[in-house]
Amino acid sequence: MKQTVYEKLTGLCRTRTGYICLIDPDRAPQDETVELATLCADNGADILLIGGSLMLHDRFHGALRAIHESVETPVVIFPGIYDFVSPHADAIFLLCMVSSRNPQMLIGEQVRAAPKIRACGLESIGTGYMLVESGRMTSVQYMSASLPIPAAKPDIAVAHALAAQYLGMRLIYMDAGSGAERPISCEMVNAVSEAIDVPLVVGGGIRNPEEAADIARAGADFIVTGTVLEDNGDPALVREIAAALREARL
Ligand code: 1GP
Repeated sequence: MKQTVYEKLTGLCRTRTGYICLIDPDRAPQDETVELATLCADNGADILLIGGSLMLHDRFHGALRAIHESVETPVVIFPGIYDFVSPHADAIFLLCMVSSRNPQMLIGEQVRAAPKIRACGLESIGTGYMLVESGRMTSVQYMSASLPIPAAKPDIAVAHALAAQYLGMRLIYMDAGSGAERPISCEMVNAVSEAIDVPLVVGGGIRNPEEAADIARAGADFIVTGTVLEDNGDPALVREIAAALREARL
């Protein structure tokens, strides 16, 4: 039987830290987006996350389909809100923004998305998403009308991650937000990783192999980078981050 994306993901993080490249189709014309996705897949990305917190252009569905047809790497939709649900992906991270107190982010978007996910036959990976304060207001903070978790309060992050796990969410995603001024601290990553049993994804503001490796050593099972690749599209950087993550836990 074909392995699910979740099985691939959990199998991978038993051996090493995985590398996720986030690609936002809103940031560039479709051919450039597909080129970037292919570059990431060819140079060491384990998973491609496709999406963003705002769509100003009608590019998402075309780009997703073209990426899915062009790469072997699993393609996952993120975040799992209604407008982004499509059959042209391998799975969806269906986010519940557990750090929010906005009901639309906690259950409203998921109720809208659920029937469409079923109709598309998409694998849904229930994900507890925690936004962490990172120095400046990020798009996700503004768009979700949600307070982030204070950066210097690992205990608050731990309580949120545990609540998500006890509610049955299969992944925890801690995010400083796209383009964050600074990544989530290793102290907070370590505290959350020690407390939970489900895989931990960490992203936001990670710009080089050293930061990625430090966060991996602190206990992240997957590292996400987005902005830094969109800004320079350098295949060497993808290879260097992937290599740093392969060695981080040796
Ligand atoms: C955002 O975690 C991702 O949801 C990636 O963040 O764009 O800052 O790499 P960056």
